[in-house]
Amino acid sequence: MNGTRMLADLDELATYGVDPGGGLSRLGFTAEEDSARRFLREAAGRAGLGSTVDQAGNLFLHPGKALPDDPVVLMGSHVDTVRRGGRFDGAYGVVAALEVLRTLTEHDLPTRHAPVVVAFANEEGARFPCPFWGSLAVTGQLDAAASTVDRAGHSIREPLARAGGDLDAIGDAVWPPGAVGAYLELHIEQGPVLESRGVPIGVVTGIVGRAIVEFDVRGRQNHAGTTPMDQRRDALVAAAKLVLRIEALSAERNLCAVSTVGELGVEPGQANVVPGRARLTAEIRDLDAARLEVAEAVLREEAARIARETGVGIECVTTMRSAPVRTAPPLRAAIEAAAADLALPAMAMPSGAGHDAQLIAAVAPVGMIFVPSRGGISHAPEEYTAPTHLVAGANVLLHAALRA
Ligand code: HGY
Ligand code: MN
Ligand code: MN
Repeated sequence: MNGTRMLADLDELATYGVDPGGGLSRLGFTAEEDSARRFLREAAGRAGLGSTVDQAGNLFLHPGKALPDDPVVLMGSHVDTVRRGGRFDGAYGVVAALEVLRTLTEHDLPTRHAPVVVAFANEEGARFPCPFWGSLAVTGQLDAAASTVDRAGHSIREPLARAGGDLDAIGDAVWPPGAVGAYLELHIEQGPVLESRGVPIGVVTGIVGRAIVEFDVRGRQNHAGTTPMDQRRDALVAAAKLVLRIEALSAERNLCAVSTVGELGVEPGQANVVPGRARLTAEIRDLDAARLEVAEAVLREEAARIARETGVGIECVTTMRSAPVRTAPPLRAAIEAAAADLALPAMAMPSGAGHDAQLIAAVAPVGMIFVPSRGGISHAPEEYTAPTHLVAGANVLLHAALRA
Protein backbone atom coordinates (compact mmCIF):
# COMPACT_ATOMS: atom_id res chain seq x y z
CA MET A 1 0.00 0.00 0.00
CA ASN A 2 1.25 3.48 -0.82
CA GLY A 3 0.59 5.50 2.34
CA THR A 4 2.17 8.63 0.88
CA ARG A 5 -0.20 8.53 -2.11
CA MET A 6 -3.21 8.09 0.18
CA LEU A 7 -2.18 10.98 2.43
CA ALA A 8 -1.69 13.18 -0.65
CA ASP A 9 -5.24 12.31 -1.78
CA LEU A 10 -6.54 13.25 1.65
CA ASP A 11 -4.66 16.57 1.49
CA GLU A 12 -6.12 17.26 -1.95
CA LEU A 13 -9.66 16.40 -0.81
CA ALA A 14 -9.26 18.89 2.04
CA THR A 15 -8.93 21.70 -0.51
CA TYR A 16 -12.57 21.27 -1.57
CA GLY A 17 -15.07 23.09 0.60
CA VAL A 18 -12.69 25.16 2.75
CA ASP A 19 -14.87 27.37 4.97
CA PRO A 20 -13.54 30.89 5.58
CA GLY A 21 -14.90 30.51 9.13
CA GLY A 22 -12.73 27.43 9.71
CA GLY A 23 -12.85 23.76 8.77
CA LEU A 24 -14.62 22.30 5.76
CA SER A 25 -18.19 22.97 4.68
CA ARG A 26 -18.54 20.42 1.90
CA LEU A 27 -22.21 19.76 2.24
CA GLY A 28 -23.84 16.92 0.32
CA PHE A 29 -25.18 17.95 -3.11
CA THR A 30 -23.31 21.25 -3.35
CA ALA A 31 -20.69 22.51 -5.82
CA GLU A 32 -17.98 21.88 -3.20
CA GLU A 33 -18.88 18.24 -2.91
CA ASP A 34 -19.19 17.93 -6.71
CA SER A 35 -15.55 19.07 -6.97
CA ALA A 36 -14.39 16.53 -4.40
CA ARG A 37 -16.19 13.76 -6.28
CA ARG A 38 -14.69 14.92 -9.58
CA PHE A 39 -11.25 14.66 -8.01
CA LEU A 40 -11.96 11.09 -6.89
CA ARG A 41 -13.16 10.08 -10.34
CA GLU A 42 -10.04 11.59 -11.91
CA ALA A 43 -7.78 9.88 -9.39
CA ALA A 44 -9.50 6.58 -10.17
CA GLY A 45 -9.11 7.24 -13.91
CA ARG A 46 -5.38 7.90 -13.50
CA ALA A 47 -5.11 4.48 -11.84
CA GLY A 48 -6.92 2.82 -14.76
CA LEU A 49 -10.11 2.36 -12.73
CA GLY A 50 -13.66 3.13 -13.82
CA SER A 51 -16.32 5.11 -11.99
CA THR A 52 -20.11 4.97 -11.89
CA VAL A 53 -22.74 7.17 -10.24
CA ASP A 54 -26.09 5.62 -9.40
CA GLN A 55 -29.51 7.31 -9.47
CA ALA A 56 -29.18 8.40 -5.82
CA GLY A 57 -25.83 10.10 -6.48
CA ASN A 58 -23.65 7.41 -4.86
CA LEU A 59 -20.20 7.28 -6.47
CA PHE A 60 -18.56 3.91 -7.12
CA LEU A 61 -14.94 3.37 -8.22
CA HIS A 62 -14.14 -0.04 -9.65
CA PRO A 63 -11.79 -2.04 -11.84
CA GLY A 64 -12.99 -2.07 -15.45
CA LYS A 65 -15.51 0.22 -17.11
CA ALA A 66 -18.68 -0.96 -15.36
CA LEU A 67 -19.69 -2.19 -11.92
CA PRO A 68 -19.33 -5.97 -11.74
CA ASP A 69 -22.52 -8.06 -11.81
CA ASP A 70 -21.15 -10.55 -9.28
CA PRO A 71 -21.12 -9.89 -5.52
CA VAL A 72 -18.52 -7.32 -4.52
CA VAL A 73 -16.50 -6.48 -1.44
CA LEU A 74 -17.50 -2.86 -1.03
CA MET A 75 -15.27 -0.43 0.86
CA GLY A 76 -15.82 3.26 1.54
CA SER A 77 -17.70 5.92 3.44
CA HIS A 78 -18.78 9.46 2.45
CA VAL A 79 -17.11 12.73 1.37
CA ASP A 80 -19.80 15.20 2.43
CA THR A 81 -19.20 17.05 5.70
CA VAL A 82 -21.19 18.88 8.35
CA ARG A 83 -20.90 22.70 8.43
CA ARG A 84 -17.38 23.61 9.53
CA GLY A 85 -16.48 19.98 9.92
CA GLY A 86 -13.13 18.27 9.73
CA ARG A 87 -11.14 16.72 6.91
CA PHE A 88 -11.16 13.09 8.08
CA ASP A 89 -14.78 12.16 8.87
CA GLY A 90 -15.86 10.06 5.89
CA ALA A 91 -13.17 11.31 3.50
CA TYR A 92 -10.53 9.12 5.15
CA GLY A 93 -12.57 5.97 4.61
CA VAL A 94 -13.01 6.80 0.92
CA VAL A 95 -9.39 7.69 0.09
CA ALA A 96 -8.14 4.68 2.06
CA ALA A 97 -10.54 2.42 0.14
CA LEU A 98 -9.29 3.93 -3.13
CA GLU A 99 -5.70 3.23 -2.07
CA VAL A 100 -6.64 -0.35 -1.19
CA LEU A 101 -8.33 -0.79 -4.57
CA ARG A 102 -5.28 0.60 -6.39
CA THR A 103 -3.03 -1.73 -4.39
CA LEU A 104 -5.19 -4.78 -5.08
CA THR A 105 -5.28 -4.09 -8.81
CA GLU A 106 -1.62 -3.03 -9.19
CA HIS A 107 -0.41 -6.20 -7.47
CA ASP A 108 -3.19 -8.37 -8.83
CA LEU A 109 -4.05 -9.56 -5.33
CA PRO A 110 -6.92 -12.04 -5.09
CA THR A 111 -10.05 -11.19 -3.10
CA ARG A 112 -13.07 -13.48 -2.78
CA HIS A 113 -15.31 -10.80 -4.30
CA ALA A 114 -14.40 -8.05 -6.76
CA PRO A 115 -13.32 -4.94 -4.81
CA VAL A 116 -15.33 -1.74 -5.28
CA VAL A 117 -15.07 1.67 -3.57
CA VAL A 118 -18.10 3.77 -2.63
CA ALA A 119 -18.63 7.37 -1.58
CA PHE A 120 -22.20 7.37 -0.31
CA ALA A 121 -24.25 10.49 -1.05
CA ASN A 122 -25.37 12.88 1.68
CA GLU A 123 -24.37 10.87 4.74
CA GLU A 124 -24.48 13.92 7.00
CA GLY A 125 -27.71 15.45 5.77
CA ALA A 126 -26.30 18.93 6.41
CA ARG A 127 -28.00 20.62 3.45
CA PHE A 128 -30.80 18.24 2.51
CA PRO A 129 -31.88 17.02 5.94
CA CYS A 130 -31.91 13.32 5.15
CA PRO A 131 -28.78 11.78 6.65
CA PHE A 132 -27.78 8.45 5.03
CA TRP A 133 -29.60 9.40 1.80
CA GLY A 134 -27.34 7.25 -0.37
CA SER A 135 -27.21 4.17 1.82
CA LEU A 136 -30.95 4.37 2.44
CA ALA A 137 -31.49 4.48 -1.34
CA VAL A 138 -29.39 1.41 -2.19
CA THR A 139 -31.07 -0.62 0.55
CA GLY A 140 -34.60 0.36 -0.52
CA GLN A 141 -35.24 2.34 2.69
CA LEU A 142 -35.33 5.88 1.27
CA ASP A 143 -38.55 7.86 1.30
CA ALA A 144 -37.36 10.24 -1.42
CA ALA A 145 -40.62 12.18 -1.46
CA ALA A 146 -40.16 13.17 2.18
CA SER A 147 -36.64 14.53 1.88
CA THR A 148 -36.29 16.50 -1.30
CA VAL A 149 -36.00 20.14 -0.23
CA ASP A 150 -33.31 21.94 1.72
CA ARG A 151 -34.09 24.46 4.43
CA ALA A 152 -34.20 27.28 1.89
CA GLY A 153 -36.87 25.40 -0.06
CA HIS A 154 -34.63 24.36 -3.00
CA SER A 155 -35.37 20.98 -4.53
CA ILE A 156 -32.77 18.23 -4.52
CA ARG A 157 -33.62 17.48 -8.17
CA GLU A 158 -31.03 19.73 -9.85
CA PRO A 159 -28.16 19.16 -7.39
CA LEU A 160 -28.79 15.42 -7.59
CA ALA A 161 -28.75 15.55 -11.40
CA ARG A 162 -25.48 17.55 -11.32
CA ALA A 163 -23.96 14.82 -9.17
CA GLY A 164 -25.05 12.27 -11.80
CA GLY A 165 -28.25 11.02 -10.13
CA ASP A 166 -31.89 11.03 -11.20
CA LEU A 167 -34.71 11.69 -8.75
CA ASP A 168 -37.35 10.17 -11.03
CA ALA A 169 -35.47 6.89 -11.29
CA ILE A 170 -34.19 6.72 -7.74
CA GLY A 171 -35.88 3.36 -7.16
CA ASP A 172 -33.40 1.88 -9.65
CA ALA A 173 -30.56 2.58 -7.21
CA VAL A 174 -31.73 -0.32 -5.02
CA TRP A 175 -29.19 -3.15 -5.06
CA PRO A 176 -30.37 -6.58 -6.16
CA PRO A 177 -30.20 -9.18 -3.36
CA GLY A 178 -26.67 -10.45 -2.79
CA ALA A 179 -25.00 -7.62 -4.74
CA VAL A 180 -22.66 -6.89 -1.84
CA GLY A 181 -20.83 -9.86 -0.33
CA ALA A 182 -19.24 -7.72 2.39
CA TYR A 183 -19.11 -4.01 3.29
CA LEU A 184 -16.04 -2.63 5.09
CA GLU A 185 -15.97 0.95 6.39
CA LEU A 186 -12.81 2.49 7.81
CA HIS A 187 -13.45 5.65 9.83
CA ILE A 188 -11.92 7.88 12.46
CA GLU A 189 -13.32 7.03 15.89
CA GLN A 190 -14.65 10.56 16.52
CA GLY A 191 -14.40 9.87 20.25
CA PRO A 192 -11.62 9.64 22.87
CA VAL A 193 -11.42 5.91 23.64
CA LEU A 194 -8.62 4.65 21.36
CA GLU A 195 -6.38 7.61 22.08
CA SER A 196 -6.86 7.38 25.83
CA ARG A 197 -6.14 3.63 25.81
CA GLY A 198 -3.20 4.01 23.45
CA VAL A 199 -4.67 1.45 21.01
CA PRO A 200 -4.32 2.19 17.26
CA ILE A 201 -7.18 0.04 15.91
CA GLY A 202 -10.82 -0.26 16.97
CA VAL A 203 -12.91 -3.22 15.84
CA VAL A 204 -16.48 -1.96 15.85
CA THR A 205 -18.98 -4.30 17.48
CA GLY A 206 -22.15 -2.25 16.94
CA ILE A 207 -23.43 1.15 15.86
CA VAL A 208 -25.89 3.24 17.86
CA GLY A 209 -29.44 3.80 16.67
CA ARG A 210 -30.70 7.33 16.40
CA ALA A 211 -33.90 9.39 16.18
CA ILE A 212 -34.27 13.02 15.22
CA VAL A 213 -37.43 14.79 16.39
CA GLU A 214 -38.26 18.29 15.13
CA PHE A 215 -40.30 20.55 17.41
CA ASP A 216 -42.31 23.55 16.25
CA VAL A 217 -43.19 25.74 19.25
CA ARG A 218 -45.95 28.29 18.65
CA GLY A 219 -46.41 31.03 21.22
CA ARG A 220 -47.75 34.56 20.78
CA GLN A 221 -45.58 37.27 19.28
CA ASN A 222 -46.00 40.50 21.24
CA HIS A 223 -44.37 43.73 22.43
CA ALA A 224 -41.42 43.14 24.79
CA GLY A 225 -42.03 46.36 26.71
CA THR A 226 -45.78 46.32 27.26
CA THR A 227 -46.63 42.65 27.68
CA PRO A 228 -46.66 41.77 31.42
CA MET A 229 -44.59 38.74 32.34
CA ASP A 230 -47.61 36.77 33.51
CA GLN A 231 -49.45 37.34 30.25
CA ARG A 232 -46.86 36.03 27.82
CA ARG A 233 -46.77 32.95 25.70
CA ASP A 234 -43.10 33.11 24.90
CA ALA A 235 -42.14 30.41 22.40
CA LEU A 236 -38.44 30.63 23.24
CA VAL A 237 -38.94 30.28 26.98
CA ALA A 238 -40.95 27.12 26.36
CA ALA A 239 -38.28 25.91 23.94
CA ALA A 240 -35.59 26.57 26.55
CA LYS A 241 -37.43 24.37 29.08
CA LEU A 242 -37.65 21.69 26.42
CA VAL A 243 -33.91 21.94 25.72
CA LEU A 244 -33.15 21.21 29.38
CA ARG A 245 -35.54 18.26 29.51
CA ILE A 246 -33.98 16.84 26.36
CA GLU A 247 -30.57 17.07 28.00
CA ALA A 248 -31.92 15.42 31.15
CA LEU A 249 -33.22 12.44 29.15
CA SER A 250 -29.68 11.06 29.00
CA ALA A 251 -27.68 13.16 31.48
CA GLU A 252 -30.00 12.68 34.48
CA ARG A 253 -32.52 10.00 33.64
CA ASN A 254 -30.28 7.64 31.64
CA LEU A 255 -33.10 6.79 29.24
CA CYS A 256 -30.70 6.89 26.28
CA ALA A 257 -26.95 7.20 25.82
CA VAL A 258 -26.87 10.79 24.57
CA SER A 259 -29.39 13.52 23.73
CA THR A 260 -28.64 16.76 21.89
CA VAL A 261 -30.35 19.93 20.71
CA GLY A 262 -28.20 20.96 17.77
CA GLU A 263 -30.55 23.36 16.05
CA LEU A 264 -32.67 26.15 17.48
CA GLY A 265 -34.31 29.00 15.61
CA VAL A 266 -36.32 31.91 17.04
CA GLU A 267 -38.88 34.04 15.22
CA PRO A 268 -39.02 36.87 14.60
CA GLY A 269 -35.66 37.09 16.42
CA GLN A 270 -35.53 40.67 17.60
CA ALA A 271 -34.55 42.13 20.99
CA ASN A 272 -37.81 44.01 21.58
CA VAL A 273 -40.23 41.28 20.52
CA VAL A 274 -41.53 38.37 22.61
CA PRO A 275 -40.73 35.37 20.39
CA GLY A 276 -43.80 33.94 18.69
CA ARG A 277 -42.19 30.84 17.33
CA ALA A 278 -39.21 28.59 18.00
CA ARG A 279 -38.06 25.53 16.18
CA LEU A 280 -35.61 23.00 17.50
CA THR A 281 -34.35 19.49 16.94
CA ALA A 282 -33.78 16.74 19.46
CA GLU A 283 -31.37 13.99 18.49
CA ILE A 284 -31.19 10.92 20.71
CA ARG A 285 -28.94 7.85 20.40
CA ASP A 286 -28.55 4.46 22.03
CA LEU A 287 -27.24 0.98 21.25
CA ASP A 288 -30.53 -0.56 22.40
CA ALA A 289 -33.58 -0.16 20.15
CA ALA A 290 -36.08 -0.62 23.00
CA ARG A 291 -34.45 2.08 25.14
CA LEU A 292 -34.43 4.44 22.19
CA GLU A 293 -38.13 3.86 21.64
CA VAL A 294 -38.94 4.61 25.28
CA ALA A 295 -36.76 7.73 25.27
CA GLU A 296 -38.55 9.03 22.18
CA ALA A 297 -41.96 8.44 23.78
CA VAL A 298 -40.87 10.22 26.97
CA LEU A 299 -39.56 13.10 24.88
CA ARG A 300 -42.96 13.56 23.30
CA GLU A 301 -44.68 13.43 26.73
CA GLU A 302 -42.28 16.09 28.03
CA ALA A 303 -43.11 18.35 25.10
CA ALA A 304 -46.84 17.94 25.75
CA ARG A 305 -46.31 18.72 29.46
CA ILE A 306 -44.35 21.90 28.68
CA ALA A 307 -47.06 22.98 26.24
CA ARG A 308 -49.66 22.61 29.00
CA GLU A 309 -47.49 24.39 31.58
CA THR A 310 -46.60 27.35 29.38
CA GLY A 311 -49.69 27.75 27.19
CA VAL A 312 -47.81 27.40 23.90
CA GLY A 313 -48.51 24.87 21.16
CA ILE A 314 -45.82 22.29 20.44
CA GLU A 315 -45.92 20.03 17.41
CA CYS A 316 -43.37 17.29 16.99
CA VAL A 317 -42.42 15.17 14.02
CA THR A 318 -39.84 12.38 13.96
CA THR A 319 -37.90 13.06 10.79
CA MET A 320 -35.33 10.32 11.03
CA ARG A 321 -34.91 6.98 12.75
CA SER A 322 -32.07 4.54 12.33
CA ALA A 323 -31.89 1.23 14.16
CA PRO A 324 -28.85 0.15 16.17
CA VAL A 325 -26.98 -2.68 14.44
CA ARG A 326 -24.31 -5.27 15.21
CA THR A 327 -21.42 -5.78 12.86
CA ALA A 328 -20.98 -9.24 11.28
CA PRO A 329 -18.87 -11.60 13.45
CA PRO A 330 -16.90 -13.02 10.46
CA LEU A 331 -15.89 -9.51 9.36
CA ARG A 332 -15.02 -8.58 12.94
CA ALA A 333 -12.78 -11.65 12.98
CA ALA A 334 -11.26 -10.67 9.62
CA ILE A 335 -10.42 -7.20 10.97
CA GLU A 336 -8.94 -8.64 14.18
CA ALA A 337 -6.83 -11.07 12.15
CA ALA A 338 -5.74 -8.26 9.81
CA ALA A 339 -4.58 -6.15 12.77
CA ALA A 340 -2.77 -9.18 14.21
CA ASP A 341 -1.04 -9.79 10.82
CA LEU A 342 0.28 -6.26 11.04
CA ALA A 343 1.18 -6.51 14.75
CA LEU A 344 -1.22 -3.66 15.53
CA PRO A 345 -2.97 -3.77 18.92
CA ALA A 346 -6.75 -3.69 18.48
CA MET A 347 -9.77 -3.49 20.77
CA ALA A 348 -13.47 -4.15 20.34
CA MET A 349 -15.71 -1.11 20.78
CA PRO A 350 -19.15 0.27 19.88
CA SER A 351 -19.67 3.31 17.64
CA GLY A 352 -21.49 6.31 19.07
CA ALA A 353 -21.52 7.95 15.66
CA GLY A 354 -23.82 6.87 12.85
CA HIS A 355 -22.36 5.39 9.67
CA ASP A 356 -23.60 4.20 6.29
CA ALA A 357 -22.60 0.72 7.47
CA GLN A 358 -25.62 0.61 9.71
CA LEU A 359 -28.01 0.96 6.77
CA ILE A 360 -26.01 -1.46 4.62
CA ALA A 361 -26.30 -4.01 7.46
CA ALA A 362 -29.91 -4.56 6.34
CA VAL A 363 -28.70 -6.23 3.12
CA ALA A 364 -25.07 -7.30 3.61
CA PRO A 365 -22.59 -8.25 6.34
CA VAL A 366 -20.77 -5.13 7.54
CA GLY A 367 -17.49 -4.57 9.35
CA MET A 368 -15.98 -1.32 10.64
CA ILE A 369 -12.47 -0.29 11.58
CA PHE A 370 -11.71 2.75 13.75
CA VAL A 371 -8.49 4.75 14.17
CA PRO A 372 -7.84 7.25 16.99
CA SER A 373 -9.13 10.83 16.91
CA ARG A 374 -6.92 13.36 18.69
CA GLY A 375 -8.72 14.67 21.76
CA GLY A 376 -11.80 12.74 20.65
CA ILE A 377 -12.82 15.75 18.56
CA SER A 378 -14.93 15.45 15.40
CA HIS A 379 -17.61 17.41 13.53
CA ALA A 380 -15.28 20.35 14.19
CA PRO A 381 -12.34 21.97 12.37
CA GLU A 382 -9.89 20.58 14.98
CA GLU A 383 -10.56 16.99 13.92
CA TYR A 384 -7.18 15.25 13.55
CA THR A 385 -5.67 11.80 13.22
CA ALA A 386 -1.91 11.26 12.97
CA PRO A 387 -0.59 10.02 9.59
CA THR A 388 0.83 6.84 11.15
CA HIS A 389 -2.63 5.92 12.43
CA LEU A 390 -4.18 6.76 9.05
CA VAL A 391 -1.75 4.51 7.21
CA ALA A 392 -2.11 1.72 9.80
CA GLY A 393 -5.90 1.80 9.46
CA ALA A 394 -5.69 1.62 5.67
CA ASN A 395 -3.37 -1.39 5.94
CA VAL A 396 -5.88 -3.10 8.20
CA LEU A 397 -8.57 -2.36 5.61
CA LEU A 398 -6.40 -3.94 2.90
CA HIS A 399 -5.73 -7.07 4.92
CA ALA A 400 -9.36 -7.34 6.03
CA ALA A 401 -10.49 -7.07 2.39
CA LEU A 402 -8.14 -9.92 1.52
CA ARG A 403 -9.77 -12.02 4.25
CA ALA A 404 -13.39 -10.94 3.70
O1 HGY B 1 -23.88 12.15 12.99
C1 HGY B 1 -23.25 11.08 12.84
O2 HGY B 1 -23.19 10.23 13.70
C2 HGY B 1 -22.48 10.87 11.59
O3 HGY B 1 -21.22 11.42 11.75
N1 HGY B 1 -23.12 11.40 10.47
MN1 MN C 1 -20.02 12.83 10.53
MN1 MN D 1 -18.71 9.88 8.93
